[in-house]
Amino acid sequence: MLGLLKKELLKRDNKKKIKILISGPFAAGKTQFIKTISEIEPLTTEKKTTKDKEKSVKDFTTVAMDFGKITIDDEHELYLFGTPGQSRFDFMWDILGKGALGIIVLVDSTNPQTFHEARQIINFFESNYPVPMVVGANKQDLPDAWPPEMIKAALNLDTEDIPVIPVVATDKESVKNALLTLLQEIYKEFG
Ligand SMILES: Nc1nc2c(ncn2[C@@H]2O[C@H](COP(=O)(O)OP(=O)(O)OP(=O)(O)O)[C@@H](O)[C@H]2O)c(=O)[nH]1
Ligand SMILES: [Mg+2]
Repeated sequence: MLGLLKKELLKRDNKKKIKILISGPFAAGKTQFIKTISEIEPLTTEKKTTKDKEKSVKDFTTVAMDFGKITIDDEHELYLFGTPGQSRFDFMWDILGKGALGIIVLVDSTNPQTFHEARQIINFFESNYPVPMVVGANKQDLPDAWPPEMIKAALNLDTEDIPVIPVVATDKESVKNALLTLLQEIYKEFG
């Protein structure tokens, strides 16, 4: 029995752990994205929203991080770390960014008021953690969602090598597709 356990632990330890960061502005869908795909009960650090502006959008907000995990094959596990969206918690971006192999920046496609902040988050990671990045134009299931190509232009990403892809963070296949797109970018870079 113990032998079996040891073998299993060894097998797990041999797995390559790929750290991925999920970032983006307030209410972009980062926590949802990790909840949808994680094969373990995700760790979240959500607290009640305190400011009127945020309360009007939703009741809870991430204050430190989200964490989830997904096995992609016998050898690889993705460790997903979600950042807080509010800039007053931005010291966490730096802490969570260390060791990340790739970053997904989620944008609420129905809320152009947050695009400027999304661009600032992209700039932060480009300067401090220059690893492959994919922008997820989230909430594409909603009727007033901007299409990815318009978001690409609005974020001034036309000349940058960052894919902007449609995402529905409540949909497992869509989340999987976003992660696969990022993995392709990572393999291109580190191949
Ligand atoms: N319709 C729709 N709603 C979504 C989608 N993704 C997230 N939401 C909703 O959008 C709201 C915000 O999602 P969260 O996952 O809390 O956003 P967050 O980015 O973690 O927010 P903070 O941690 O506060 O910055 C929630 O009510 C979600 O259920 C989506 O793809 N479609
Ligand atoms: Mg959150």
